Amino acid sequence: PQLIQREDYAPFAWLVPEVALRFDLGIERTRVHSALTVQRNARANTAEFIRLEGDGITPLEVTVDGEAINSWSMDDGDLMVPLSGDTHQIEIVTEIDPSANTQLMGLFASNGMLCTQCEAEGFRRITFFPDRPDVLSVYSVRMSGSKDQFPILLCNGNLKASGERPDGTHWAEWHDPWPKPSYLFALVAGDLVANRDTFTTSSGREVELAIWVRDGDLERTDHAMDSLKRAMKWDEETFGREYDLDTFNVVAVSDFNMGAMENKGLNIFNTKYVLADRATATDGDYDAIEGVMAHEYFHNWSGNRVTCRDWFQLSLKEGFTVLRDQLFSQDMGSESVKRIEDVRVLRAVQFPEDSGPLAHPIRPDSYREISNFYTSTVYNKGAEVIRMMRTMCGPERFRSGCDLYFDRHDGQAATCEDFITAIEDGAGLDLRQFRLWYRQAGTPKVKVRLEHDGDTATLHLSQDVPPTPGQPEKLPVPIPLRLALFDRESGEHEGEQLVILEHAQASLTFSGFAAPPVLSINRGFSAPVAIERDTPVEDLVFLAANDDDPFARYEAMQDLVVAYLRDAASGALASERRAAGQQAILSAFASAVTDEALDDLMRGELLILPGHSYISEQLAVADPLAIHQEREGLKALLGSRLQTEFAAMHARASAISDGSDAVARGARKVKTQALVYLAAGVPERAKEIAAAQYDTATNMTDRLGALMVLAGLRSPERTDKILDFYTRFRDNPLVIDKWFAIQAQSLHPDVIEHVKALAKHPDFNIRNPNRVRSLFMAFTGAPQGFHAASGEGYRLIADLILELDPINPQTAARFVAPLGRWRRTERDRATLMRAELERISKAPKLSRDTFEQVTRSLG
Ligand code: BAL
Ligand code: ZN
Repeated sequence: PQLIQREDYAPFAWLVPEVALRFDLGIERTRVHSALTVQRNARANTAEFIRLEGDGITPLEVTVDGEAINSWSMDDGDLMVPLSGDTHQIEIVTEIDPSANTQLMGLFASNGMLCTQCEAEGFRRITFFPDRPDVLSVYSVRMSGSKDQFPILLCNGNLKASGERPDGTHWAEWHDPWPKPSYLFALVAGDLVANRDTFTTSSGREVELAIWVRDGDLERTDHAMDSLKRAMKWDEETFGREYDLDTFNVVAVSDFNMGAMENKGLNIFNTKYVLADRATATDGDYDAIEGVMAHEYFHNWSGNRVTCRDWFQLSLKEGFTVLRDQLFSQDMGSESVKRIEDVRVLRAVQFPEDSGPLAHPIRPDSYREISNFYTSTVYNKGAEVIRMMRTMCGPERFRSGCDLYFDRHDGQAATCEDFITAIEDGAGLDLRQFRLWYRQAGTPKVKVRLEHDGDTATLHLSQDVPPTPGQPEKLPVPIPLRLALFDRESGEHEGEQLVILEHAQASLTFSGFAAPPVLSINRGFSAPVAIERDTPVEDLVFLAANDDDPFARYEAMQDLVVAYLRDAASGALASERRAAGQQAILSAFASAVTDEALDDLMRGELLILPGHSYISEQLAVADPLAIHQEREGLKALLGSRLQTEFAAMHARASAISDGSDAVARGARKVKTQALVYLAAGVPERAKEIAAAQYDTATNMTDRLGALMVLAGLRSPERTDKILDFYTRFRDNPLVIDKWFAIQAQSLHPDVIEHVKALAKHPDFNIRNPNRVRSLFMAFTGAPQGFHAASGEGYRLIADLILELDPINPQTAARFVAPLGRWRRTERDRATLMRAELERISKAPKLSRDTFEQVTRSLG
């Protein structure tokens, strides 16, 4: 497959100001008639042809200016139509079979309903088109089909007319006045019911809102609707962005590759991010729905009104929109807890990506298959990079920069460079060197050393951006570090400072410290870097107990544990240091469990141990099982030594009455935390408490927390509750996804056997991406299974990739990354992982998606 390079960008030779589409809908046969008004693009090179991209479709009729032509030709799936004048009308007829579309790109069928996914390159599976984001058109769409089968017909924009015919069919005409690229096109036809509401915008326009779901799911849409309305209001207040159509429709579909899609005026969502009630969705699910609802809605400006010139600019809309949804969620709940959660995700997913074979800058330079670049780097690191700009200039100036960006580029397909320039101009920032964050991959490492002499503290900082594939040499990047120096006697500091490390090294002096101060650095995670600090253990204990920045407090706890586990897992911990490390961790955890000044939501964060992948990141080459065993060993130590404290915390939290407020949510969080440690340290006692929590649960958070803990234990309670859970929720696919995931990611020693059996379960369906992820992606997070010394875990994932690739390449390719970590894994396992990648690479016919990921991983 061809390598597409950012530097090769050229504007398209034609403009397509108007598109009229007609759909005769059928599950097995949909006829698409497309009429394009095309004009020569004065800003592009002239062409004697127009190339209309196609993927797996055949033109049945082609006319130019009303005349059927046969001078068209095909070039690698694309339709080439010769054109001599400056303006033409091209009409094309195609037919597609949505029921055969297992890739879920383009128009596909899901449970009797028809729906679309066009980003990034799905529109070309519907009709021939210049399927690139810089071709913006006004769309008019007429759709018709059986009224029985598809009582609801939805498309982008506003409904203009509808009617019925005597033959049992009906039709609807939609018009979207806002020019858009083809990736934002959407259509839905099916038997759906709506939760309807309205929103009055800041200028007084009333918008009709509807969330469309299958009959029976309606009661579980209130949280999504509430989140949507809050997001609409927040975007007006915080970014000055008002909605711009008369209707906003959201449709939930159960077969979907992504989380959701921001099609103009017709968002299509994975049911996972719409449906919730307290019996079936966890607190985490509620938060995710709020965040994704907001994210897709926010795209209406950051993505749709201002879109991307080409796919290399993906982070322009995704990084920015992730930042916007993060800030929204921070405002809706606990700012510090949300920040900690976002950093945890970044470290668990993006840091490993940035240090492995798939590392790429937030604005990549090349790709073969763009679906492979919907990554945590483009999304989450992209958001961190923009957050740094905001940190450097403050929220008000950042807002001025964003206002300028939206004003300047409304209606355009823009670039990351356009965004940076608008922030420079609007916020008054100099971002010349900062642009390196867009060009360079790799997580910068910042070494921090604090010296004290007389009354002066000197802070030595140095940075190093590690080499990544294709980028052996790096330049220093500007790194904004929020820091504070604590007086260890008073436990206070004299105010926070923002230091920007621009060079490879810098030293800063601070006077007035008779005794060595305690340094708190990268507060709020002001920069997405890995800090290496030589902070003494007692200073980390001090910060874990006293830091007034909640993130820094969490970070001190993490650092205490990370240093211990890293050294323990690499065999570098002599018994004396092991005992001292354990003692420090025990005392920090004991304070976190009992500190009455902490709320439970924050307490719950402090008590989460650093994840397996984050610990692996600390080691050049990691033994996954050693990390797992040390981590479990530490949990067991904490659980047994703090048994009384954890049991008391569980009892106290259990007495807090159920509800959706922060106190009740916090209580649920620490209850499950307590069970996790007790299960590791005193399993017999934990089984009883967990089984009781399961039986008396009045919400999914408590029930699933208990089940998760039981799933890792050998016990009759495990068998009972797993069966009970299945029986209770067998009719709810989203809950059955949880049932698969809980078993696949469990700590149980027989997890591989369980996964093999679950893959044969009648409810397993390889065509449903949620189900595939719930079984197999969850399994890659069970170190004792995925990394089994026999290599069986690797083989299971490789077998899945080979089976799934012809069905759904986009989802299959996502499973390559866990195997791609071989270079950072101990030798015997690395050999096994690499062998599986080679086996995949030799398959006779690999998709472009999987081919690209496997090649990069082996490279
Ligand atoms: N644009 C793809 C889905 C999302 O990021 O919103
Ligand atoms: Zn997005």
